[in-house]
Order: sequence, then structure tokens, then C-alpha cells
Amino acid sequence: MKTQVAIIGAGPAGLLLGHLLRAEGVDCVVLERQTGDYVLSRIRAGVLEGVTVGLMRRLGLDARLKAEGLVEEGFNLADGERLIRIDVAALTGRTVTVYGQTEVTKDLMDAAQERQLQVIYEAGDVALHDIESDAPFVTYSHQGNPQRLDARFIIGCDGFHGPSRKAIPASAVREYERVYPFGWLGILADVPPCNHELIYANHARGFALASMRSHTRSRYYVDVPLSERIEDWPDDRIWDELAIRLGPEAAAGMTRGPSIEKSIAPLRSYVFEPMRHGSLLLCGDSAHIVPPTGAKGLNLAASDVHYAVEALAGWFRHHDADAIAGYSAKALARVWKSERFSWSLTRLMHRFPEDGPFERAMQVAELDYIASSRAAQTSIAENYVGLPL
Ligand code: RFL
Ligand code: PHB
Repeated sequence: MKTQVAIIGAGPAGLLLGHLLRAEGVDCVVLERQTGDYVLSRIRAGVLEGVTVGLMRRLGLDARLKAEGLVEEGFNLADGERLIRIDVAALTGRTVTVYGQTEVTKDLMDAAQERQLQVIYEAGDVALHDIESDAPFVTYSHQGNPQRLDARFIIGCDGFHGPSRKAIPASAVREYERVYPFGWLGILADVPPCNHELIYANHARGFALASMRSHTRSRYYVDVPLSERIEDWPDDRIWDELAIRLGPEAAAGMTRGPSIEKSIAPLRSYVFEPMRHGSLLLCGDSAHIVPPTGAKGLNLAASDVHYAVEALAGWFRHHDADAIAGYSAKALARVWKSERFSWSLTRLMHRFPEDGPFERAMQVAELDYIASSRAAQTSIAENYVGLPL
């Protein structure tokens, strides 16, 4: 089989990229290892920046997002008894939208057939070949048969564990990594949220986050040591812990209910440079990971896709090689700023096991500063809504 762009991975990055390329008249095929149902069963991101919403709008696939997404004008940082509200709308003139990654993926998946975006699910043993040439290709197996897909470019949208990044020779790359000494234990439940805006809490017992998916579905997290096992966290224990860490006001508004999903996700900061090698471009989690504090992961995948579409459209329209050559630097400039924000909000809102009284005093001083300074709040707000492209 032959196409112009082979996309590996049908997560949000791969599907967004596929639709945007089709809209530009570029042929592409998406190869996904899992079934569509499996991809939709992963509960992940919940907060969309304007850039991500804008890409769905550009595709004309934002009808459900507009109808069901919750527009958020602010969020809160809780520190013991105190609640610091960051009035994002007043400080930046912009907002974020609560709309689950699962829903974004579903909207993109549902539109694939009618827009002639070919997605091949259950593609096994995907391997990349000749990425340094002008005629790279992908081999894979499908329904027991070996297959080959030839393309002018391959785009790795295959997440942190996929094969694309690993196809680039080690001599050509640089990796930056920070692994955190805790994970987020998340719970999804069909109960109304405790607050209409998100609350990130730093409590003596650890971090907590109150988030939501709708007026009737809540998403909460607590941080736990990496040694914890999910079996040791029955729902009641999680609700008790949330009530303490989020503080009395949020606890009073909290409705408990049975979990419909529960999992522990480790926290990591990771950047892989460069994001292009020859005819291979990387987008999203395949090239970088942020800790979830600040909700940047999916949004960064979307901004990578924006830059990749710009570069690929330039190449297929008028053979603009500079656009392809410039992709990595353009994408990385925004990636590093989001890495910094996610890392600093993680540092501010979590109790690290190695921290002593000095580190805690620094957190208190920073939270005091944020509480009292419009400049500090503006800095947080403009990062939260998403930096310009
Ligand atoms: P994905 O979503 O991992 O998709 C990659 C796809 O590639 C497929 N794949 C392969 N396909 C073919 N062959 C192979 N060998 C393959 N190997 C893998 C996979 O099956 C999959 O379908 O990466 P993508 O598209 O780059 O999207 C990135 C986002 O998923 C991720 O950054 C966010 O979920 C991160 N994240 C959040 N981001 C936000 O912007 N806002 C949030 O509120 C937010 N909350 C979160 C999060 C991530 C979390 N976890 C579990 C890591 C909360 C959590 C708990
Ligand atoms: C979520 O709703 O899953 C969520 C919200 C904010 C974050 C991370 C995750 O920073």
C-alpha cells in the first residue's frame, strides 16, 4: 500500500493529525496497535486549552464539545485552610474547557469514515524502515498477514512506549528526564463535582485534585508513593483521603459514590530532542511527557500536530523543505515552556519525600506570593490557558 503520510498511533495526536491532513488534501493512513474500543477505554486528560478546542473547531468537529464541554473561567490552589482562586478569564481574557480526552478521541474516531480517513486498528509488529531516506516505509501485520505501507513521511504519534522514537539512532538524539517519587491515584465516579472549578491541593498528607467531566461525573486524584497497590485503596479510603486533603469547604460539597474507573499513573517529565530525524516527525507523548499537574499533555500533543500540519502542508503544496527542517525547533520551543510550567506546579503542590522544613517554607512563601500578587497570578493563568502558538 502507498500513501503520502504514514501515521503511527490513533490516540488524540494521530487522529487529529490524520483529519487535519485530509482537510489539507494530503493522503494518509493511521496504524493503531489496539482496537478502537481499547483506545476509548483509557481515561486520561480532562482540560482543553483554546489551541486544542480551536483545532476541533477548524475541523468542524466541535459540535458536541460546544454543547457538552464546561467552560472554566478559573481554578483554585488550596493550601491547608486557604483557597487561592486564579481568575483565568479576568487575568488573560481566555478560558479552558473541561471535555474528556475520551470524548475528543470518540468525536475524531466517529468522523473518520465519512471523511475518508483510513485507520487500521490491530496493526501488529509495527516497524519503521529507511527513515533517513525520501522513501521510508512501515511494515506491520494485520489479521495474520504481513503488510507494507510506503510513504513520503512517517509521523510517530505512538505515545511514550511506541516504536517511532526508538527508530532514531542514539547518536542523533538527546534525552532529558525527571521521574517523580510518587504517582497519581485517580478515581472516576458518577457524582456531581464538589466545586464548579478545579481545586489543586497541597496538604500535609499529600496532593489532591478535584476535577470533573460533566455536571454529573467527577474525576479526583490523590498522590501516593510508587510502592502503593490499587488493591489497597478501596473507594472509601480514597474518599476519606480526598476529604482531608481538599479541605473542609470542598469536603462539605463532595458527594461520594462507587468508582467506575480507578488507576495509578506514575509522574514523569521527559523530552526527546530532536523531534524530527530525516523523514520521521514525532508528535505528542512519543517525544515528551509532562506530569499531569497543569493539564498540559494532550494540549501539547495538539500544538505539535498544529506545527506538523503546517510543515507537511507546506511540503506537499510547494516542496517547502525548510518547513520540515524547522518543525523540531518550533515544536520544542513550546514543549519546553509547558515542561517548565508542569514541573513548577508539581514542585509547588506536592510534598516530596526528600523535602525538609526549608523546602516547605519555600512552598508556603510562593503560595503567599501568588495569593497577594496579580503579576504572579497572571503568570500562572497565561500558562494554564496555554501559551500562544
Ligand atoms: P497516546 O494517547 O498515548 O496515544 C498513542 C497511541 O499509539 C498507539 N501505539 C501504537 N500503535 C501502533 N503500533 C505500536 N507499536 C504502538 N504503540 C502505541 C497506542 O495504542 C495509542 O493509541 O499519545 P498521544 O496521542 O500523543 O496523546 C497524549 C495524551 O494522551 C497525554 O499527553 C495526556 O493523556 C496526558 N494527560 C493530560 N493531558 C492534558 O492535556 N490534560 C489533562 O488533564 C491530562 N490529564 C493525562 C492526564 C495523562 C494521564 N495519564 C494516565 C498518563 C491524566 C492522567 C492520569
Ligand atoms: C483531569 O480532569 O483528569 C485532570 C484535570 C487537571 C489536571 C490533570 C487531570 O491537571
